[in-house]
Amino acid sequence: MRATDEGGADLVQLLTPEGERVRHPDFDIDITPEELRGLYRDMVLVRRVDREANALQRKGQLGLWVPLLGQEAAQIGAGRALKPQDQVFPSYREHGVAWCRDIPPVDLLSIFRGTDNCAWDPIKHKFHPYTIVIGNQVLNATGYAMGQRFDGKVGDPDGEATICFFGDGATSQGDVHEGFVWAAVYDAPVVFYCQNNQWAISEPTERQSRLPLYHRARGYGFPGIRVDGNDVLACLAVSRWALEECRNGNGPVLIEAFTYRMDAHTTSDDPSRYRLSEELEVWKLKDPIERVKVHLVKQQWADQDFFDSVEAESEQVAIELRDKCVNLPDPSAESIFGNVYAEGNPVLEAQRDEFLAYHAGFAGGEH
Ligand SMILES: Cc1ncc(C[n+]2csc(CCOP(=O)(O)OP(=O)(O)O)c2C)c(N)n1
Ligand SMILES: [Mg+2]
Repeated sequence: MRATDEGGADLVQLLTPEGERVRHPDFDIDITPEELRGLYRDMVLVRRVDREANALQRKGQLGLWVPLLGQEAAQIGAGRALKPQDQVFPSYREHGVAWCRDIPPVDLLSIFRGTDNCAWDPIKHKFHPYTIVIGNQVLNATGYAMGQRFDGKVGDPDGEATICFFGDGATSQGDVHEGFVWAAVYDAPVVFYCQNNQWAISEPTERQSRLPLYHRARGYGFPGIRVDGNDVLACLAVSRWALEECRNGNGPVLIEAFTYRMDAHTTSDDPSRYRLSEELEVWKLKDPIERVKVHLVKQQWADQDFFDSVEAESEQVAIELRDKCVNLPDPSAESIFGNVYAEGNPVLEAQRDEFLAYHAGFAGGEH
């Protein structure tokens, strides 16, 4: 079996690419028309944010952007499965999960405009800062989840859980293996959520693993499930189940959301140098938003007015985002030294003073 095999019978799917609802013996959910319309709206708005940010980078307003296109279901499904008390550890691409955590999209853009390192309050939103160092957040998440267990926050349906996002490439990092080992032996309430877009920049998954990634969990002694990452219902159902397991003290769990990013790794990358264009065409037919739209129409759960209103709302979100992005204030020279230590540190303070004196030497002072 190749690592890129779609999982066959093991792939959890509740909504086919053609918009047909299928049943699953273990991970089925009931969804109301209103809930499905909500998931559709989330995905459309998040896609619009992503496309707008990509365009802003092309216009020189952002230094870099990390596209999400095609991963909306994987992220909204997981994001909407969370309860307020749950803790999230993202990588650098979880724009959809951030949306579900009520983080204003402009806060994400500020990182890529270079005006802030983390504009949101990670404690208030229970959504940690973006992590660029591949796999590092797995250790942080595992440690946090161990703490949840030590503090007695698990063991009933109102308990807490942690979810940690990373890519297929990250599974080759030592940090991820160490996190898996610690989480397993301490029964940490953490859902490891791997978005397998089948590429780590130019490196295909089959060059990183002989086995499908969800099989790896068995070696650590916890369940691994492969879900159709382009199916928002399946991602919601499997994430809900996994988070409940953790909440009740049965963690950890590995989820492999099998998906495909229909855009570059970042705006600095050119996938046409290593990916075949036919591959993209095949995955366009599995678009996560289209299948929900088809299902809503078939079921007569949404009419044209609904789709028009979501479209109009997405346009408004984009207009506001553009405006807020270009008007983000420049940070003060001193802000780079903030939030490094909880308390004062003489070495850092000396460096800060030296840096500020250097800045003051330019015409116009600090700026
Ligand atoms: C420790 C470390 N090594 C290398 C890099 C450079 N790098 C950035 S993204 C990336 C590929 C990550 O692939 P994957 O985990 O599949 O995530 P994806 O971007 O595909 O979602 C690499 C190697 C890094 N940021 N950190
Ligand atoms: Mg990847």
